[in-house]
Amino acid sequence: MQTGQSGKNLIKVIYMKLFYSKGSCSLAVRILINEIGIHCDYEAVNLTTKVTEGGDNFLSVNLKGTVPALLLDSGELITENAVIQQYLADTYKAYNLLPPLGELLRYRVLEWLNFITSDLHKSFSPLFNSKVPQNLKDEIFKPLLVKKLDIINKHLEKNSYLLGEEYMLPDGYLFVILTWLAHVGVDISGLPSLVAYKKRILARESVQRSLKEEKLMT
Ligand SMILES: N[C@@H](CCC(=O)N[C@@H](CS)C(=O)NCC(=O)O)C(=O)O
Repeated sequence: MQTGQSGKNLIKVIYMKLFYSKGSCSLAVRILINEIGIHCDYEAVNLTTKVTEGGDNFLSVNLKGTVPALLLDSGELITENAVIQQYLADTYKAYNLLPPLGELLRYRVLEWLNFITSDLHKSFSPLFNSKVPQNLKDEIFKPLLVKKLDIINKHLEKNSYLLGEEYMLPDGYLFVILTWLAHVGVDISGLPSLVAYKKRILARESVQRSLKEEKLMT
């Protein structure tokens, strides 16, 4: 038994293992795990070779070859970032991060989660792809990404977090995506509310811990 970050609820922890890759979108699940305050084992995956830290063929674990993938005690594997996050928040009744069924705020949380996973996350694919010519990246894909970031920036002009004044499920995921911007050469200094938001999320205990665990910060 272990307490969550709020210290309010006792959480029964079952065995689970997260397949991850340092600094990738799986970091959002690690942040959530640390935010809830539960134990999880971790196994790194080389996304190029598809070999796990333990020397296994990751494709035999997850045919999609993608992280995050969460292995449960029962032997079931859950894939898809947004689904893993809902599974964990629901299982551990982290209603402060994802309200229960029936509450409208739950669907507001899921609206952002869906936007981040489908619109924002996937906008990075051509930017990370070395075969896409630089002029296409600069003239087409970066402006498309900035347009989506601008929507979030405008929203954050009036809100401290995606859902208002409290940190909730999609904030950790958005933070992870914002850390990729420097790698793909997208400057967000013209989006000051987004810059301030990133700093706010970075200061959270769960985020600091997650970055240290992945040796992304000393
Ligand atoms: N639809 C999946 C996509 C996950 C995804 O693209 N993960 C990346 C890391 S951020 C990955 O594993 N890439 C390796 C690959 O596509 O082969 C999800 O939302 O979980």
